[in-house]
Amino acid sequence: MGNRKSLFDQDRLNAYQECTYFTEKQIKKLYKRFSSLNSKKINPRKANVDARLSFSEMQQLPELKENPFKDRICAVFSTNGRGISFEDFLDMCSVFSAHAPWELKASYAFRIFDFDSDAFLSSSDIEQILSCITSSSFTDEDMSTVVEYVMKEVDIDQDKKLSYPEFEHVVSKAPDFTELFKMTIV
Ligand SMILES: [Ca+2]
Ligand SMILES: [Ca+2]
Repeated sequence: MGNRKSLFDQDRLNAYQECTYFTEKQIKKLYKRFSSLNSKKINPRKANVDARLSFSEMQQLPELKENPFKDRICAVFSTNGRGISFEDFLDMCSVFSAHAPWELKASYAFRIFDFDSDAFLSSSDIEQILSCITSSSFTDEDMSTVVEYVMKEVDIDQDKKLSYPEFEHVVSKAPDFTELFKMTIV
């Protein structure tokens, strides 16, 4: 009696705890939240780590819904480029948790902002970042002025694109920056 099967086996739970900033209890809660987004696909009572939610199902999560970078966030954390598995979700929540150090958040922010994934932030990436956060009230001319200004301020070696060290240097001086990459789910 009382031999109810646990959601995850202990080895897996231990591995998850090692790779994230979460406790066993929080990991189970996160699984519940994840399965609640589509319980037909993700069985709430039996851990299913292979099934994936589509990006639009994932974005129903209220904590993600309002984030202007939700599409890029899903793209960066999806390990197959098409959907979000529970382990992808766990990584996402861990990076966005209050316990993650800012260097980790910064390295993911760089990937999220790097729209064309070429490992640099170019003028076109910066333009897309600005249109995500400014509800696109800029005229094209305003936009290029702002992009030019931003670039001039932060492109230390003047090669017209931001490398990761240049980006890290900027965000280290912007304490509010991590607010964009915070999400408290458990
Ligand atoms: Ca880029
Ligand atoms: Ca540069």
